Amino acid sequence: MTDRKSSMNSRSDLDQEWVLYDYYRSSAAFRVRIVLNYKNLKAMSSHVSLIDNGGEQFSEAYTNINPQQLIPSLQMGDFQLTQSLAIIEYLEERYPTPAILPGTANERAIIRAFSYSISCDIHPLNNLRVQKYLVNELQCSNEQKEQWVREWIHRGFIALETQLNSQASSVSSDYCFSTFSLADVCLIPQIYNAKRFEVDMSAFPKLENIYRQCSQLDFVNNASPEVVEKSLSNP
Ligand SMILES: N[C@@H](CCC(=O)N[C@@H](CS)C(=O)NCC(=O)O)C(=O)O
Repeated sequence: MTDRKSSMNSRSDLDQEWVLYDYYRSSAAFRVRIVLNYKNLKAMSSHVSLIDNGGEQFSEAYTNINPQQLIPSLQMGDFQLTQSLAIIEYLEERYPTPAILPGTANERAIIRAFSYSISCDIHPLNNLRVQKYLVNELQCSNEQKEQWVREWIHRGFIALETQLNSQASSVSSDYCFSTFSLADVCLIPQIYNAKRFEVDMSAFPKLENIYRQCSQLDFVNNASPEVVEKSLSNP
């Protein structure tokens, strides 16, 4: 694991140093990085490579932090938290503005449902350990593995695009809902991942437009895999 000071801005009311166990390409960690930036919170990054040394997530040191051996985790003094959405909701409760779950109870529930479609039903099927199992245990070819990844993203995106079309008249086209929210936080890394796997995005103009708009926001761009990767080589 490699530690680096994050470039995230500081917020004066933090009572102790926070450590984000991070991997630049992790979509789940990308979500947390966006929210830390959005809320102007500072965390030191401890980079856990999912590739080097056979996967540093399997080390004893990291397993003690996160028994699921998944990235991210957030450590705040004696308090350790796993699961990106639990981390994000914790940050939302402690630092409610700017809100990542804005609006009425009904609006927040819809934002959560959209977010869970990504984080519970698309992302886990394509996780690295699933991909490795397909190739190493089930003897799938690389092409079959990539077909698997693309299939589950494609099916998930059909539902998301349909949902956005059904609410089109009432909502800004720059975000999933009327303002930036957890839905965008989950969508952006998932589209980033889709592009890595060359998913054909032509059927998803609304998703693509949100991705394009949100990627230009500093707090999103500064959390991107490219920026994090660069900061690893220039700590
Ligand atoms: N539901 C978890 C998912 C975490 C997760 O799957 N992390 C991936 C990276 S995006 C990981 O650590 N994969 C390691 C592996 O598959 O071995 C969360 O939201 O935090």
